[in-house]
Amino acid sequence: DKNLQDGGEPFVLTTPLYYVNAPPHMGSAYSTIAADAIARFQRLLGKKVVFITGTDEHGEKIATAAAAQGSDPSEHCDVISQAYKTLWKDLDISYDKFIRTTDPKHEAIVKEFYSRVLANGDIYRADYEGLYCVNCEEYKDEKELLDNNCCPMHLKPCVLRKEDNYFFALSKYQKLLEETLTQNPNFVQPSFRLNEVQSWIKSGLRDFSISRASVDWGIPVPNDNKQTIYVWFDALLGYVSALSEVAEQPNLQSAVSSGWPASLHLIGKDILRFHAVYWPAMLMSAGLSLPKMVFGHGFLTKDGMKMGKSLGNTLEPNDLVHKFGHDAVRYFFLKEVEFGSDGDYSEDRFIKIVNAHLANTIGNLLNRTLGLLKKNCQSTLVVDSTVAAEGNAFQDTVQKLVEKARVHYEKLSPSSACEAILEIGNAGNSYMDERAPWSLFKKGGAASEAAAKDLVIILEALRIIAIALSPVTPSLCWRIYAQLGFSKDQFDTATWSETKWGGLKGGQVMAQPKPVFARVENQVEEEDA
Ligand code: ME8
Repeated sequence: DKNLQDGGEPFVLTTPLYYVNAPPHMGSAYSTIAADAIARFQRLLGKKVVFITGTDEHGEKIATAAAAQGSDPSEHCDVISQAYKTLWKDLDISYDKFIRTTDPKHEAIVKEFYSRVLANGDIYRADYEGLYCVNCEEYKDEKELLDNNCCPMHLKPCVLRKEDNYFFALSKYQKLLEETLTQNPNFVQPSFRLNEVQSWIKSGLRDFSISRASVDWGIPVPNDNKQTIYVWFDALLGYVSALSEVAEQPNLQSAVSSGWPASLHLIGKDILRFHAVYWPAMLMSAGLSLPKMVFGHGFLTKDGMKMGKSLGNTLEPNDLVHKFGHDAVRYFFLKEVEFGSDGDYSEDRFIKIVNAHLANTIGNLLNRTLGLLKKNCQSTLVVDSTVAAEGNAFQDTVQKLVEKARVHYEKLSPSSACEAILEIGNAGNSYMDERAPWSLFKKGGAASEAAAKDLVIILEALRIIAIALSPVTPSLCWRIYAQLGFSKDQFDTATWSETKWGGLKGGQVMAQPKPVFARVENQVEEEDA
């Protein structure tokens, strides 16, 4: 179990809680894959990790989607939230908690939270009229809209709404929020998004409506069952209720003692305002601690437009996984999209990258090294890897690169971490080509002994790759580990400290060489070059 208690605070990280208006798409999968890599890395460091994901199931958008399918909202939510769970399994996502906002324990937490905010004098009743985007579930300022009052994100006209609602006194928190961000500039990541958040706050925060009279698919407002709680005021609290262990008497206190505040909310940049402005103010009002960091990643795009359920221009993660396997999907999006920036998908590039990096640089290096070891050393390591590498600069190269990978993972830059790990593979291939152990073996004597040591050196580098890349491609890395003669238990309990040179010992017997990553093929006809 990698969840070794280190005695310190747990590392609590969250994905967004996804709307169940439609099944998951590659954008939802992307946030979750990234969160999974971070969770797995933290576990490798020996941290106790609580990795939270789940579904956001209330509100007008969901009720409308259910009605369009002719189904009852709660049945609809069951089906779609199950589709998320299934996809997470297919993508090898190691979440610890899956929270559904229709869970009764969540409802209890939301009501308690609402009552605290009310008791703090931050909720009042007023009339409101404004332009509403149902897909964003948000009232919009006219100046942020396109022609015909269209939402710039969803390209659909907003509707004029007038309601008598309960309001949250966000404006009261303007100063406190400004101070918080000045004191903790790392709260918003990547750092280039901090300015955006600061300028929203500076431009003036307006109180926002936290109830809906027109929506009945939601949690009733305490003491007023004619209104339901606004879906965002409800959903953000899923991060807290996910932590509450007690099913019968869930309460904020139990959630707090199970690990609140979160160390990291991982979200897309589209919902940064909710997480970096509304949410901290809500928490301040209720007297709860703020999360330590909100990271807003970029969008996966198709033809330059955000890929999304509302626009219907999505990529099917199920298709990708079935066609190419989860290691390839995870690797491509983590390696090729710089975390924080937007990234475009193309099948050609996908195939080129995973074949070049996973099948060739890593897989093929392992396969040909094991082939030579089998032929010349009965698949057995002749000496310890520390002895084999004595006085050899290659060892230092590997140690420097793996340390670089660690720093990048820490900085939430999985793409640069992958890059550093891939460089170990490139260095291994160059070493192999320069040393040409196959010809040394032919010479026999001391040359042959040196060649046997070279194989140990290369396999040790591959062992280090298998640990370092395991947050990104866990199954592939386990197959590498197995080829190196380790058990599943040894793989599962490995920690980052084992990326130190010296894990492979003389006498260890390697498995029969077998490709660990099958090349993926283009499904469409080859076009002329
Ligand atoms: O916003 N590229 O849910 P949602 C990258 N329920 N990531 C994308 C993406 C894309 N094209 N499209 C979506 C909600 N995402 C709320 C959240 S949290 C308490 C409530 C990812 O299903 C990205 O993380 O619309 C985005 O923030 C999230 O999915 C929105 O998912």
